[in-house]
Amino acid sequence: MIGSSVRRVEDLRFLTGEGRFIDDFAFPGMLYCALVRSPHAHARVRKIEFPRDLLVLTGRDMEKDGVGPMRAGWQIPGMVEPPRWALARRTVRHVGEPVAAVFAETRALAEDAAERVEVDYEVLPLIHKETAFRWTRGDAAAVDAAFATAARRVDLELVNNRLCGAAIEARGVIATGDTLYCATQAPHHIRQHVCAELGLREIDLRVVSPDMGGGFGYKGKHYPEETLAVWAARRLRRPVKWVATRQESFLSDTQGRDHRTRAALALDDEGVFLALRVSTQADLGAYVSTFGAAIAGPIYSALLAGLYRTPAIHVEVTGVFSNSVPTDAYRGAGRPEACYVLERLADKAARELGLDRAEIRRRNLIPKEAMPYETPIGPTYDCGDFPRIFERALAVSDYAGFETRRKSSKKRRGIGIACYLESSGVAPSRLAGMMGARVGFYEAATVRVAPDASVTAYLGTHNHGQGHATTFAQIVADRFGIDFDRIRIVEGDTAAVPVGTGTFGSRSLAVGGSALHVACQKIILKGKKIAAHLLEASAADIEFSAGEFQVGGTDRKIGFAQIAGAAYVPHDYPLESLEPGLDESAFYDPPNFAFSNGVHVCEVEVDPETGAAEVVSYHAVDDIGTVINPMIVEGQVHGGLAQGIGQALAERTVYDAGQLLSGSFMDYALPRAGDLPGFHSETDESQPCTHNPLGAKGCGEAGAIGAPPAVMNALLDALGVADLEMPATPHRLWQAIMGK
Ligand code: MCN
Repeated sequence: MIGSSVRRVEDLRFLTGEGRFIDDFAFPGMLYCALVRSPHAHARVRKIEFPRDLLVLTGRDMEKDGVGPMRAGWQIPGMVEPPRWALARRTVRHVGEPVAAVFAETRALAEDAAERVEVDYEVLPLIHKETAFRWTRGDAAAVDAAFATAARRVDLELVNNRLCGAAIEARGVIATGDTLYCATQAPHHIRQHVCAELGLREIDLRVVSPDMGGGFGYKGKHYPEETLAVWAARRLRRPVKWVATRQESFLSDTQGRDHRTRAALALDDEGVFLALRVSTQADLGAYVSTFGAAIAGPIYSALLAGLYRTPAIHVEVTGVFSNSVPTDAYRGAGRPEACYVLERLADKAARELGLDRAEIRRRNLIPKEAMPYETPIGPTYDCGDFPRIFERALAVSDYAGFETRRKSSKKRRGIGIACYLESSGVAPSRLAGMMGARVGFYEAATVRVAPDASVTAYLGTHNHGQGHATTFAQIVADRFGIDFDRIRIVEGDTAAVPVGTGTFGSRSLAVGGSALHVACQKIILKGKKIAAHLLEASAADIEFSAGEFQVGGTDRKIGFAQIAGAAYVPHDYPLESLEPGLDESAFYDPPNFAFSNGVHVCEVEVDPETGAAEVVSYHAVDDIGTVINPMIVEGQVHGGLAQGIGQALAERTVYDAGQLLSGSFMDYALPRAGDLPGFHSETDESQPCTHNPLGAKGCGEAGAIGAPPAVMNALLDALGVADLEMPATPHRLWQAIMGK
């Protein structure tokens, strides 16, 4: 089962219209909610007026009910956290901020009614890059000393473009008095936030996150509509439903990236990296969102060693406010930003030193023998054979044969390499706590074997496209040696899974899967005790494999199904020493991140007449440790690559004086299937993660991390220019060709 490409069990339901998404839910007496959102980037709310026949609630009503502020899930020391309310109270800080909620019998009536609400605003000057926090890591003095004596120095300034999530299904919520149905990646975190703001106990609120059409990080965060819906449902004593329109999604979903970075690399004459200095301004938007500060500070900065042996690194991140939607996790979350800095620098250094771009990387890769490797910036990598992955990527992409392909191309052809590192399996709770987290990052799993030996596993993670129903069932089938179709996976309901953390940071397998593994081991341990009784042997002598409990060295054995039966019909059972039932839970808190890594090689062609770029080939070699399901992993890598290529070539959120210019898919360009090549994706399993029981590292974000620099380095090579900004649209490329 482990390592086999089992077809996804969830797909039949989705492909035959049997999925249940938020908008498929309805309750008797349900009211629809439409939100009046601020048209201003920064303003004081002076007065809200509406006709008496409308049912409208405002921030003032929430204030009267004592509803508390929305707090970030991460507090960097000294961080400024402007109060944020589910409905604005006195001021609004970004276009799209909810100001009033209007309720009616249908969605259309609610939307029409919202048009009749008059808000008197006093427009305020825009916030200009006010500092929220400063975060530094590394040894500044060591970096200064290395720069003072280094033979060579390379400087780079770049922008990491702001992106939005754009899942197929928009965000939505339905609240009854005691249940919040919510399209979220992290139902337990949402319960915690909503209860804290409304003064409820966690036992008072159930959060259900049903089938979900994509999340990409931004649906794992806490949003105003969640608190608002529960509060309104309790106050109005009617279920309340709100589902975002696509335009509302652009105006209110958290966005990603938005870094401005200056970086300098000190090298010797041979191209060996001596020191790295990075200074980044990260735009947090109008408020500090749930993990907004963590991604911009600790998560991004921790990865600036990448796959390289740079002895001294110093990074300074300034998180700043602006009048825009808050930024937070978006596939990759901090890791693509770090990788982009390093890989653009490596290419620039090669060019300036007259070295081949593969050669400069080869000279700096951390060798396998150096593992475990303690970086000068914090993390310790437990394992990895970076040179092996690197050479494999060059081989499968025929890097050596590129110049021939370039010569025979009628367009401008270029090749780009990106080496990436990912801190997947987020995160050791202790480490996260030291860096300001307000929550733990364990995962919880319960395994319930039914009397007929069918199995249900309950996890705190959430499946919204990653194939958990399949891969987690593979783990259980493998552990118990039972048929795959006797297993069901349950996620996304706090009534079924009382505690949990959620799906983000490519953590579900490495952390949730490990909790599942431990729970399965507990079942096997108990099964051994039951078997020992039935076989009249000592539990220590019982061995379990391929679904059978056997007395070691004999042919006396008993099957998993009989053990399950005996556990629930305990007629012949050691009741004096063992409880009946076969039902175990486990919590797993990882001791370290799982450091996925890989090398990607991309080839592009640019039409010199139009500036249109085409990705003609893309080779990805990824080390994600032990692979549970190769087909699902390949799909995950493809999806990430599509998003990374989208960032490099097309996507950009644009604000002008606080107004969102990219507020629809006519302005915000997503890549389409025709823009993507057939990907070559392979994994290398020679370096299983050393500290989790599955040996697994995450794969959900890999593609989105490696692709932007691989594509941009290929474009820079194709055009022979020193600088180019993402997204490299035809217009920008054409300007670069024309030397403008
Ligand atoms: N897997 C495996 N072997 C490995 C690693 C993973 O078989 N060594 C499998 C896992 O069992 C799981 C899938 O691959 O079925 C992804 O696992 P993992 O890397 O643990 O990532 P998560 O399940 O935690 O998913 C989160 C990750 C993130 S952070 C974003 S953002 C993202 C992504 O996954 N958003 C997605 N992939 C997405 N895919 C879809 N379709 N939709 C999204 O919103």
